[in-house]
Amino acid sequence: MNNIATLDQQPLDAVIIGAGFAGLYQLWSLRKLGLRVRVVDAAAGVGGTWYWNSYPGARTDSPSNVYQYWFSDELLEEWNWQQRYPDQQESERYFNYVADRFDLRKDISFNTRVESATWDDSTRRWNVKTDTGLTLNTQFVITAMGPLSAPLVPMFKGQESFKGRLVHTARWPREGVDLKAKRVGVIGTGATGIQVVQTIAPEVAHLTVFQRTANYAVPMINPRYDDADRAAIRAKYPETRKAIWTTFIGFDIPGQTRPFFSIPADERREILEALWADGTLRLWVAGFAEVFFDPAANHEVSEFVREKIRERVKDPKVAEILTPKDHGFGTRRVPLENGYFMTFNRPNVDLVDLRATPIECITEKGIRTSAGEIELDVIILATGFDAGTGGFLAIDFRGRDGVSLREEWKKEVRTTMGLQIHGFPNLFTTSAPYAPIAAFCNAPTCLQHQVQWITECIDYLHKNDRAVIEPTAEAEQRWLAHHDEIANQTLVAKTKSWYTGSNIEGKHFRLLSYIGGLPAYIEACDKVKQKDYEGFEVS
Ligand code: N01
Repeated sequence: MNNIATLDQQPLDAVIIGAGFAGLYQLWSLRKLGLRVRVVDAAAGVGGTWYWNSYPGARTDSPSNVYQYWFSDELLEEWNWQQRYPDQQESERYFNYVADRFDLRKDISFNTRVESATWDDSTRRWNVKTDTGLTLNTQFVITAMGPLSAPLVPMFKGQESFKGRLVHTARWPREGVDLKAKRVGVIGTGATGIQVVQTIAPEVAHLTVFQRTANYAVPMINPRYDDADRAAIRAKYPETRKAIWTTFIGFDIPGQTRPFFSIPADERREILEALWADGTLRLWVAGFAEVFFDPAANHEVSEFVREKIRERVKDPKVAEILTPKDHGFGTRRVPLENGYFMTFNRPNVDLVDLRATPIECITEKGIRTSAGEIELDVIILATGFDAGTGGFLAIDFRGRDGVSLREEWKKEVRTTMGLQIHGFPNLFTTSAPYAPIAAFCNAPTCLQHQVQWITECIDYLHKNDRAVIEPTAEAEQRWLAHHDEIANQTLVAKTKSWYTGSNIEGKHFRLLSYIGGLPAYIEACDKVKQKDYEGFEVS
């Protein structure tokens, strides 16, 4: 239990918002510096994404050997991954183990949502207010809300009139939802929708999948591990630990080194087949870099994957609806799938093509499209998130001179390397826009890098008897220009998706994640640090 009376008004060194991957590691790291830290999280437990997203079929698309913390050899030795791709329950167990193992809970206020954080120019400290009445005064605020924490819930006309059960995947009730023998509708076919659909189809009476944009997906092979597997994986940890920082996207697998069109067509096909058969995201994250910027290379790989989709769906009309044609492979997030396309061969599954028959509204009984009403007992919204910015906009951040982050970001979303924001001194931001996180980096790798950078920065301030750090407007502009220059060479930045903010009405169309690769990002961050925080005002 948090004792509000004792916490209230006690000066802290740092408040961390979020007790997921970044938040827990940030707490551990700042404690090592001897700082007084409090983590605040709206959830009742640790895990962030892996607390909230307990929908059926939720699991990582990153293999467990690179989806973990590297700060403790003991932890690496003790924790036994059960499978290559841990499901939500296993991931959540991992975070609970970490929280207990390092005695983190005593510094976490659960069931507490941060409502505002206000910088006080006179004291050069932040005042943080929460919905429980807990208020905190702190030198630093560190956001660790994750890039995908603000779900898109109220979306459809008439949604509140539905008499059945309506749930968003990212707010899945902890006690579960009984889907047995029910008529279920799933709206959305992103990484989440795909996992839900392939998982619940055998259990429900009837499943209707409402698809607006067809999605590519690559088959997952998810072996369960025994002790011998774990020993072999552990033996490679020293190598893995080094490799993750050197690959474009923070996995331990390097990409193809030969230029796509320097390879004869037959051999290219063989390579694509091998990447496909790997049962991982290798085809996307460690395939050919040209997929991201060369339309001809992208076309060939897209055709290859389209062929694979068509092969697995019996009804050619359904296969055509499921085959993406309006964007190239890899320009939106590519999910792994486990029988997703074959699910549409089942007699109890229907696909509704929302491009042909859009949703008009949700009714008392179900969903009405332009082709008529479909009666349902349960509607599952797998409709995604306000990515990158949503978590920030949910909090009223006020920086120097009372400036509002919400207002500033209405004009333009700006950050410096996704780590700080001009006008908001001593606010550090993990998983903010314009870092590689979410889209082009295995999140745990990048988050751990950001936490380390922030920790070293705070340590630097203390050691140099400085209290405040803030990026200059010029440095922020330079980073944005650099971000845009790289982004605009890619096909990704021209494609509609949450990567570019196009899933939110009125959001600026701009690639949210840095796409220069993790090594380039780390180099840029290191350079700033080595030059005594060049581009930042330190006082
Ligand atoms: O969300 P999404 P997500 N009417 O935005 C549709 C991570 N993740 O939750 O494409 C009808 O990708 C929307 O249609 P369209 C991962 O990074 C990781 O699936 O906009 N449809 C789309 O089909 C992922 O990328 C893991 O046309 C509407 C879907 O809803 C990110 O989370 C697992 C609509 C939303 O797809 C987000 O994935 C799951 C409307 N009004 C998620 N609005 C793993 O690691 C939206 N849609 C395994």
